[in-house]
Amino acid sequence: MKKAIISGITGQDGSYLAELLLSKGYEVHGIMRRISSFASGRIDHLITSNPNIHIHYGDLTDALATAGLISDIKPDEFYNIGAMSQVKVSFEVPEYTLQTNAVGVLNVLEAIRKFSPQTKFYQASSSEMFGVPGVPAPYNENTPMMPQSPYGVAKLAAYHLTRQYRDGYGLFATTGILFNHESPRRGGTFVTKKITKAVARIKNGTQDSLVLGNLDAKRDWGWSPEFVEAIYLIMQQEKPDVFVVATGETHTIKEFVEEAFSYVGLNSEDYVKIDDKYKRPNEVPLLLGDPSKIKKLGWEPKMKFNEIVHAMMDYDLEHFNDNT
Ligand code: NAP
Ligand code: F7E
Repeated sequence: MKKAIISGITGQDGSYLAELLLSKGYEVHGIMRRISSFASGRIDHLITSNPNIHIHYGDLTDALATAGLISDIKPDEFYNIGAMSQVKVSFEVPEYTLQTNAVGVLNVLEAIRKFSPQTKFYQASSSEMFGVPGVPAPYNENTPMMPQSPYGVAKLAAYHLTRQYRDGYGLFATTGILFNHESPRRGGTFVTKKITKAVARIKNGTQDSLVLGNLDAKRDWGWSPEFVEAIYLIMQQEKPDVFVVATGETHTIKEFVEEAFSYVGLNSEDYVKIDDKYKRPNEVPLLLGDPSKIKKLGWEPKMKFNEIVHAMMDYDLEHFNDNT
């Protein structure tokens, strides 16, 4: 039985990845932070039904705890999915963001190098590492990077640490540069989930309006369950490498808003308000990825933009009162 550690198992991608690995017969070890409320909502259905999942308290900023887990478990694969993943929040907590998303990654790589060098390592890189003004889209593995947020800067540091441990120490340290990907399990502060939840509540009469920031930014939105399949595929290659994972299609926030409102027969102009507090000091105005390289491995994005909006809407129409 193969053993995998997943940091960030309580998040959107970590929960889908845990399902995928368990379905493939893995023993899955998840790292969960201790917080003052219950954090395991996305994986409770696995914890209560599957004896092959094991949860350990930890934190990427705690180098000793991370090293202890890696040296005890000596996993075949370590998926570093955990991160402070909110770009807007990274402007408010830049030091913590760097500690978790950059130094935290270093902690994992060092522990693998010292205590379990045969462990394969996956780093969750991000399209927020791009952002050079004027560089024509779509972006691929060779596009220059110039992040516009502390989040992106930290992810770029981690991307280079992954490369350096791959080249310098011969570790199987691999990475996917994932563009935005969504699902009903998306956290409520990200724009897609904020929109679908609000539209469901407006439709059901429990909310009056939807307040947003920049509606003109464009994002390449994919489907999280498909993107974790790409992560798994990247980890199964013979050699560690870098792969862009994207759909190759981009839409404005406004288009997402209009699609969600029209799905329930409402006009977005009657409900949407703009507040500058949701705008960022620096913005990446356009994200559009070129997934040609990973497509050569047989991966293909299937869910289309409209289908993603509708699937999230269907979920939120049913669960509009949930506190997620
Ligand atoms: P998410 O839902 O916010 O999940 C993040 C996970 O990281 C959660 O389990 C969170 O735990 C955990 N975490 C946060 N800080 C931590 C720390 N200090 N130590 C250990 N764990 C910590 O994010 P996601 O959308 O699944 O994204 C997964 C990964 O892909 C992240 O690294 C993100 O930066 C990256 N990424 C995401 C996208 C996207 O569009 N979704 C695109 C590119 C890259 P709690 O539950 O306790 O908060
Ligand atoms: O913002 C605009 C905002 O927070 C998308 C993370 O998974 O993908 C994600 O980062 C866009 C931005 O995601 C609101 O200005 C307008 O242009 O949903 P988001 P993100 O910042 O693109 C990347 C690839 C990651 O790696 C990250 O981990 O929407 N926007 N109004 C708004 N955004 C939010 N959150 N809230 C608003 O009210």
